[in-house]
Parts: sequence; structure tokens; C-alpha cells
Amino acid sequence: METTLIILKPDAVQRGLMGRILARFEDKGLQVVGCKLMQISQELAATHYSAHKERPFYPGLVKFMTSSPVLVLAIRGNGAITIARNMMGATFGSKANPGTIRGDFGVSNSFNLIHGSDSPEAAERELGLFFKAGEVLNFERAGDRWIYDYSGGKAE
Ligand code: D4T
Repeated sequence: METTLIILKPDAVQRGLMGRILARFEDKGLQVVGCKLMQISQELAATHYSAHKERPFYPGLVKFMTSSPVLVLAIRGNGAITIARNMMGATFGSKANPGTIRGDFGVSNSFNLIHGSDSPEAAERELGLFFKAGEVLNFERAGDRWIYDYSGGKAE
């Protein structure tokens, strides 16, 4: 099972979209294994987005991400990283397809509602930035046997 880091950005929290976005991941069958409402510090934003440091949009991105609380989630499932990225849609709200989170809930390019790790390496790094040891939980859901086919001995 993969675990990915999802951030519901300040615009999602301020617009009261947390529940509706989270419900999409739960409806899909993905498991919420970590969850915290927090205000991102300048330092954490700079670390998280260090790959974009030289890009022209970087100052605005850090300002936006630190402007108001975010909901940080650890989400688990087979292929969770790619599934979540597909559910999020293209980076820019103006380009994201209908049916995706960015496509259905936003039109802005910079206020794009949600972040999701884009690789297993990024997920590991980002989960470590936002969650302390013990804050991402391991537990079985009562319904797991109906979400995955375990007849072959593993989740399919
Ligand atoms: P994140 O990282 O937030 O999940 O978004 P993406 O993976 O889809 O997109 P990204 O890393 O290329 O961009 C990070 C973040 O910067 C904002 N952004 C991006 C922006 O304001 N202007 C731009 O031109 C780009 C490329 C939006 C997402």
C-alpha cells in the first residue's frame, strides 16, 4: 500500500470545501491515515516548495500557502499517489478536466485547492515534513474486505 501527502490549500479551507474534497477520497475507497489542520510556517513552505525556489511564481506560492490554515492529510491505498493525482486534475483550475477536484471546484491557476505528492520519493519526503512519528496511523477498516479483493492473499 502507498501513502501520499495531500494538502487542502488555504482556498479550499476558506471556501468550506474540506468535507466535499475529503469525501471524494473516502468514496474512492482510499483510507485517511493522518489528518491535521495547521498553519504552514514560512520555513516549512520554503522546504516543501524548495524545487520551485527559482520560479517566478515562488514568492506568491509561499505567501498563499502560509496565508491561512490548510488541512494536511495522509491518504493510503494501492496506487494512492497516482490515483490521488488523477483525482486532483491538471495543475491549473482553468485547464483541469470536469470530474477532477480542480476541474470541478476552481477556475484559478495559482489558487488550485490541493497538493498531492507526485512520486513515492516525494511522498516519503513530504509525509516526513508534515507528520511526526506516530501521527500517521496503521489500522484496518471494517469495510476493507469489500474495498479490495483479498482472495489471492493480497489486496487487488
Ligand atoms: P502541487 O505541487 O501544489 O501539488 O501542484 P502540481 O504538482 O500540480 O504543480 P507544480 O508542482 O508544478 O506547482 C506547484 C504549485 O505552484 C503553483 N503554480 C505553478 C503557480 O502558481 N504558477 C505556475 O505557473 C505553476 C507552474 C500551483 C501549484
